[in-house]
Amino acid sequence: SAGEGGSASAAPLLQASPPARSFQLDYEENCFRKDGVPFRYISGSIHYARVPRPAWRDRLLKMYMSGLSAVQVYVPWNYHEPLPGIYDFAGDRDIEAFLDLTAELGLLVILRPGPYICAEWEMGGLPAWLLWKPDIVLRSSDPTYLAAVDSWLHVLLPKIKPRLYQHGGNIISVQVENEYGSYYACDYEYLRHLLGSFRALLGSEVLLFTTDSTRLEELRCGYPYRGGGGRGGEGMGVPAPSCSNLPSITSTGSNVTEAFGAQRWAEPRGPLVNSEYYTGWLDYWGEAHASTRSGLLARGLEEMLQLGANVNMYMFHGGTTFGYWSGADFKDQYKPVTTSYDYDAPLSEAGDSTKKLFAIRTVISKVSACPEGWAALAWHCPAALSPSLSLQYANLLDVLDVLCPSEPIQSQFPLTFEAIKQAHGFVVYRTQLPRDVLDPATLGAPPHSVCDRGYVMLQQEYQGTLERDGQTTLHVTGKAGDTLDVLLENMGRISFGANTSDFKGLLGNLSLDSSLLSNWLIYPLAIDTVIQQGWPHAALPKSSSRGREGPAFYTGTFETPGIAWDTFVKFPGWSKGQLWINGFNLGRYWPRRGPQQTLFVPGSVLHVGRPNNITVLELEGAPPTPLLLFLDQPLFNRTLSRSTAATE
Ligand code: 6DJ
Repeated sequence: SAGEGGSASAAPLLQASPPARSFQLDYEENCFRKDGVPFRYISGSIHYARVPRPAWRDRLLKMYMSGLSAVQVYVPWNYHEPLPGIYDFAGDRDIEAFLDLTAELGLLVILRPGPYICAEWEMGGLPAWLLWKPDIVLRSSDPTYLAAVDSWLHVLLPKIKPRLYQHGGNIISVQVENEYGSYYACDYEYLRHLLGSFRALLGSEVLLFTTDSTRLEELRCGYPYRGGGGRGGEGMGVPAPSCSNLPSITSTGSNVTEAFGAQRWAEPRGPLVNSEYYTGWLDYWGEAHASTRSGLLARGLEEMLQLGANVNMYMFHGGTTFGYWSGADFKDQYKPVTTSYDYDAPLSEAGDSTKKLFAIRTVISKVSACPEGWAALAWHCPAALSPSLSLQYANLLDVLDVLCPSEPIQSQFPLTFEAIKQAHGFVVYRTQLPRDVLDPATLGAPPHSVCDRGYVMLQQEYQGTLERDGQTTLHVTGKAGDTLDVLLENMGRISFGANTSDFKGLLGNLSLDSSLLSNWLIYPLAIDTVIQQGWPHAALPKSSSRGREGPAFYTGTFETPGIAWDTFVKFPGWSKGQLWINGFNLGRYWPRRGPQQTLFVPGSVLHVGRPNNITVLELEGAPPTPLLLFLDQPLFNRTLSRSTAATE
């Protein structure tokens, strides 16, 4: 289906003999031209960073079998450059292998290399180390930011250039920035700089585009080329674009055709493009599970296709935000996004086809021949494992020397994660009570200083949790010299809006009644490193605390009989934490808050014929019998309202 010609009429060719491989805009006939022939794409979004590499082929094949001619792919910068100048393109991060697969399967690619991507991805794809310079102005022409962007683009784009359509590859277009129009800075200098870097590194023929919502003020900043009612004006003080820049819009199922009015405002001629037609939506912890009806979605798609428009469905396969990569939004308050990025998309989190997929395929088949053969789409691989896990238990504070092998950092006042160069995960802040506290005193944090959750222990006993935009005080009693520990958790940096400089850790001073606490020892925890190295190698130490409350590790092994199927883990009676199997970080679980109740476990992380190591970091309290259940279905939907969740 990759050669689907679209509904544009057979018009005279743009030029007498177009280059053998060309992908261009036709402003006369309002369409794309591929090798000179009118062309329309029907595409779906997939994020390789949200799908384990062994599943890439399966998901892409299913997308191809659904009738798509293209896939739209984000590149998360922070996933590939963990530290300045240190790059990772191995294993699940092998973007070139992913792109090779798309080409092998006959799919075109619409690439979205950012550098900012949003995507509910930690910090919208920007590396947290940018915040080592605290006053950096992200997504602007701040020289520090631009230098980091340019170094990255000089590494990434040379991998992309040979894969461009014009150079024999399958990448038909490349997006510059993302929804820049909704960013407060509205810095044309920055967009102009990016455009220059993309052109210098990819060549002058590549088709570049921007994506914005349909709000005109956003299009004005996101695609600043319009002036005086037509293409290429100087109205915004921005030079006329080269002939291969294009704005595109985003929309839901209602009023899809009206939404194109906004694109026409920004660019009166050229192909109509909906770059993000939402098949569903994301979930926030503590809010209702989002779902979108197939009928409405299919009708909207049909309307757009009848107009001859190009459509990308966001998401076609959402997948899972493993590890610590899930981002957050900020609307009146901090709103972290769930681990599952199922998105209620046509291909489920586990890669199964849904009713929605078939509704979409039916619509696509009206305008283009879908590939024959249903076997690939019908392939469904459920599993129900019920290992009996006898889990060992160790209080987190009892294994601090393992998790933080170096000496703690001493500081009079707390330091942020960024100041101690810890990007993700957890840091322990330790001090001592300066005086006897015989009557309960208030341990408190100023607003917005606990980023994002602080688990408080006094003499190793869990006292409660402080939370960003939530509970910021606790009552404690103790003696002078008693050890106070606060385990700080980063729940994901904000991925959208003006607050993308989202520092983590203890950002302000904790106080006891009105006196500031000082003289801290700060322990950056390398939990993932030690778990990947096989910790615990032997029995865990005997726990010093009395109950099973507060941060603790639970570890054990289980066998996978036969085949390692995909499965979903349920956490009956557990509160909140992080799960690893065989060293792979499956993400955050939080059944107390919901709506997500299970975590997706791809079969590819499991071992067959030898024990699987399971490690749970439970932060608030495990059930009396710490059991995990393996199910063949996810449970997304147990919704607790914000107020219920707050009192829990
Ligand atoms: O381009 C963005 C996507 O990466 C657009 N979008 C999606 C993804 O993040 S929320 C979901 C969003 N934009 C923020 C505006 C919300 C009204």
